[in-house]
Amino acid sequence: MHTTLLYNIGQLLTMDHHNGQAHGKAMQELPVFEDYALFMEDGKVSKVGPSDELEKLQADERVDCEGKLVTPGIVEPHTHLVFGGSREHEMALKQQGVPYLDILAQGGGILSTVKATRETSEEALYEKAMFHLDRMASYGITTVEAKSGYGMDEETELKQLRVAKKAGENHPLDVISTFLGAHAITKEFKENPQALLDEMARLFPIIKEEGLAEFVDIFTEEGVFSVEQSRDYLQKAKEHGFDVKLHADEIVPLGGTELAVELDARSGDHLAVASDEGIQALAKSNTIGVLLPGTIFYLGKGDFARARDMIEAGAAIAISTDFNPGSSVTENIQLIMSLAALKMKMTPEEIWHAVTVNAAHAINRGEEAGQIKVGRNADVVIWDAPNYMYIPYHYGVNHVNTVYKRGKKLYERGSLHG
Ligand code: IZC
Ligand code: ZN
Repeated sequence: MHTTLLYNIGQLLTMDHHNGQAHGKAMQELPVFEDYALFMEDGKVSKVGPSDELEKLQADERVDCEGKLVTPGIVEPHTHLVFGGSREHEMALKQQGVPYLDILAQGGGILSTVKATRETSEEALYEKAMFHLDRMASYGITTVEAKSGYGMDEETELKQLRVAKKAGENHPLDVISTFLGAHAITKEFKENPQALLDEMARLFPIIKEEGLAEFVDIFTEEGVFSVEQSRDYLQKAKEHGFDVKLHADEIVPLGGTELAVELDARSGDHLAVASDEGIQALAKSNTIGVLLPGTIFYLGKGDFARARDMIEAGAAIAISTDFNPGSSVTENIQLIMSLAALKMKMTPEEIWHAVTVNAAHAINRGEEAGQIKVGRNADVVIWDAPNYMYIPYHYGVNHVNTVYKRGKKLYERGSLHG
């Protein structure tokens, strides 16, 4: 039996003050426990209480947190983790003002990553995914969603999903898989995109049977898949027992937010150009809005999602990096927390809900991740920060001191040698 005591915690966020996902005003209520301690036993949280009480306990490892902030491990609900190649050669095009969807229409963008992913071996994709998971862990992420979507053929989509599964089995981080076979229209299907959707839908039973994904996602966007095509495809996915997600209202407002609600999707992601009606519908629903401000920042176009309107209307909001090789090339969730504060005017209290409980619910892990609670996995981060407001405030750097995954030390800030 291995035990670890974290004591002398300056501020502890447990995030366990409500059951279920936090909607609207509930995202603003954030109990903070000062001078607290946390006891981890065999990978689980076993005691949480005032430091002067728990300090007396014997433990294999005793960690003086020196007044630092301690929070649950961060949950990352939207990444394109597994891909071949990279797209730095497209940066100049973006600087010249060529729109993201034009680069895609010319066979670049997602399609260039499709080509690279098809050409990369399963082993090489696995090594690359493990590298990115390590980096995510170093930023305080302990659970991560991973999408396929750079194959759009049976062989490559299944290859990506197998890589994500193996990475989740071998890496300490938990990986939750999403099938995004409907991510772009490859040149084989240019004349008949419906045939691509049919081909991808044919994989539903295979993916289900092999336990390769829990969610099905689609890119509902101008020049990609329409609202009608998305509805039909995701309804089929639901019939096969998948929960669904949508890349909705990212660039052109098509009504993807409304569709996410209509389908009772687990999440509608992006929502940057969601309509007033879409926001009202989202607020009344159980669908979580996963906002991805990194893409607006990185593409340098468009407005940031209207997080304030969404929260004030009563929606449950999560945030994420959207880590991918084209529109948001970063694993740094802390930078995204700063963008949420600076560009979407979310408060620090809302932001912590958005990266813990609500992010966990967006990937159906609300009962396992995103909270520090007796009996749960001890996924815990010690931050080099005096309080929770400090993380979005001091931007662009890594504030992590130590990450514990299931009670084991996974990452510790290195020391400079010199
Ligand atoms: O590779 O560009 N928006 N899909 C939809 C992406 C961005 C990922 C990419
Ligand atoms: Zn995405």
